[in-house]
Amino acid sequence: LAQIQGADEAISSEIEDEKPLVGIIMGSDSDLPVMAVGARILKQFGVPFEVTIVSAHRTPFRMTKYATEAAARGMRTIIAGAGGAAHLPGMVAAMTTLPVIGVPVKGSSLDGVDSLHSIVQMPRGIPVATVAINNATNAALLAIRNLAAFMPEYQLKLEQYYISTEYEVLGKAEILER
Ligand code: RP5
Repeated sequence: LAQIQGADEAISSEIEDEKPLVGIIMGSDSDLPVMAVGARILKQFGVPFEVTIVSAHRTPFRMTKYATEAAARGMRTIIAGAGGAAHLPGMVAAMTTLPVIGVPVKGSSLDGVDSLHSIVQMPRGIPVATVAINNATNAALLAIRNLAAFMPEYQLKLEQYYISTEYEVLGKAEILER
């Protein structure tokens, strides 16, 4: 609970009046430190989003409700993070036609390889766009790319973002070369 309370600021969307376009869900509050990184990216880009806990195993009926209602609520992409026997992204993808991005969360025993395999090895017909272990940053950027396909303002913001990351690297290289 302390993790959730402490993360309030990081994960709250500033655009509270707007309906969320991206839903970030995770199997447990223990996934929050990883998933909050993605939330911060969405916040930085001004994307209306929501963050909540939906467990495939502990709250299966809540998962069904979330997945089946997300599109009608105006959501455009779901980012789902889970660890271990990480069924959440795949099960959500089975119950919605929205794009689902899976974030394999590194657990304590198998370095996240179990989560990665659980999420990436989806059966034919039910895709989950799987990012690298713990890489909620890429999940958020991929969600923004989905939005940018039909919302040009996000296209512009992505271009600015990548210019800034390029300058960041060039700046570091320059310091090293001095
Ligand atoms: C998964 O089990 C969650 O996504 C989490 O990564 C993992 C462990 O959950 P806790 O036991 O920490 O709640 O469902």
